[in-house]
Amino acid sequence: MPRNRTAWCYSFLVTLLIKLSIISSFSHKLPTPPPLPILPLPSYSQLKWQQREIIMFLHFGVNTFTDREWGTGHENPTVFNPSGLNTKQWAKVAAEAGISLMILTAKHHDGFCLWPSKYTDHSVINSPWKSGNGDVVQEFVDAATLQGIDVGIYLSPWDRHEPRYGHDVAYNEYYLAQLQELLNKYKNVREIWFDGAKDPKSQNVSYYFSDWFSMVKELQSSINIFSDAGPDVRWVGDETGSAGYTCWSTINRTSLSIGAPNISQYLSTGDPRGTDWLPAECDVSIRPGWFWHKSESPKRLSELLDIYYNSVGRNCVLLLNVPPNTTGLVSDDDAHRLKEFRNAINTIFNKNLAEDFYIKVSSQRSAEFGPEKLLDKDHLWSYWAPSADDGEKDHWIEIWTNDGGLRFNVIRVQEAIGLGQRIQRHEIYVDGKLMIQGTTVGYKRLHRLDVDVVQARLVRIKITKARGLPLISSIGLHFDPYWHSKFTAN
Ligand code: FUL
Repeated sequence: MPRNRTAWCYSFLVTLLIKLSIISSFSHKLPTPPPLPILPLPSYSQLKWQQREIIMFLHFGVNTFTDREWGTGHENPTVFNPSGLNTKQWAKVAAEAGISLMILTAKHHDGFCLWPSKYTDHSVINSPWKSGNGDVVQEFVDAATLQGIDVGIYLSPWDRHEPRYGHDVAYNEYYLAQLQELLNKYKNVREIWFDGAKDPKSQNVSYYFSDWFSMVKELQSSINIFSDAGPDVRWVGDETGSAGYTCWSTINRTSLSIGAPNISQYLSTGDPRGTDWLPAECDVSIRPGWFWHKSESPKRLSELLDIYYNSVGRNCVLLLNVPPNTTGLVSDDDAHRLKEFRNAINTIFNKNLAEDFYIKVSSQRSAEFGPEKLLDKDHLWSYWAPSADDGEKDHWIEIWTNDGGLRFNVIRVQEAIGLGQRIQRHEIYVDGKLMIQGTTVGYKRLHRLDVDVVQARLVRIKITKARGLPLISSIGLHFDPYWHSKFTAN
């Protein structure tokens, strides 16, 4: 073979190989990265907290035995004498209700401590329970841990017993000593509650919140600190278990202070321009009071469901109080109601009717952000993202069928909050008719329709205003058999 022909063959082969490698690098396309986040963002602990949805509160102490809501601080510790305290029963009730975090009042406003604090005599040490050798907080932590449930602690800043209350330095030293005692002794505390309540007639004292918060984070860094003003979880501004119809997890912390009047409205709605991620917790009791009283009984299932829709269904976590009784047990009727509540939630939400239908979207960012992400089980990091330049004014999702078989009365929408809360306004049309004019979505938005059930062929969720592109992690159509709309109820 002539030399120039060999050279020609060689160069032909090299060119072919280069072309093939270019083609194969195109066919092996790398995934499109996620869109940029919109600040502020939640912390890891805040995201974990949000996914809990329902938390249990337990108010227990001298008030349980004196039939009061706010103790005077003059109670004799001997009144604290539960005849059959069993924290394992509390944890079992919580586990059966699908609860993953329980918060106990280690000290309420009366100052009585449920653990043997070395800084006061006003505690279980001077009670007849276990001849003064008991520790309710320890038993609570042990029982919860055994059930795989996390724990939280409420330590009332307002203390009606402690003589140092009213003396700034002395009281703050006392309070900080107890915080250190608790957080050094009981590990893996996931939430700590700083209650802003105080009788305006009681002594003035400045709480050294910055010192308290720094100490808490120093001792247990993954804890969420709750107060009217955070820094991790904010009060929703009422005790009825209901958030604002609009509810942002963002707010300006500089506009908040603990125990301040006139901030309830701001707390309940949050602030789309807020620079802090500070989601709201809705605290409410299963009974009229926070403490157990013989004369009271639990709320009806329909009331608990209303609370669920108005708290979890409005981007919040529900903190439901279930107070142990004088025996030291969660009462049977409360336990029964809680079980009914969990069963009802499962009945409504375990089946997503949208899964059986077609989903169409206005556009998609790339193959990785398609409509199938709306129906998977990951409600945080797997999401639908529209294309940034699809030329559409509004982004939308359609759920449709050819046979007229969509039968539902609840619509669920969830945002991928890991990249920031974005949606400001949305509309939902059922067979072309505007049924919902919604505002914020956040982690979870639930809309119960004003009809018992609709039968439809097309549901269209339209995002009409958002901070940047909307990122939707999940949608659902559900049937709530417990819901009787105001039309049929009359
Ligand atoms: C309030 C307190 O005064 C109530 O007793 C209860 O603890 C509730 C959760 O917070 O501020």
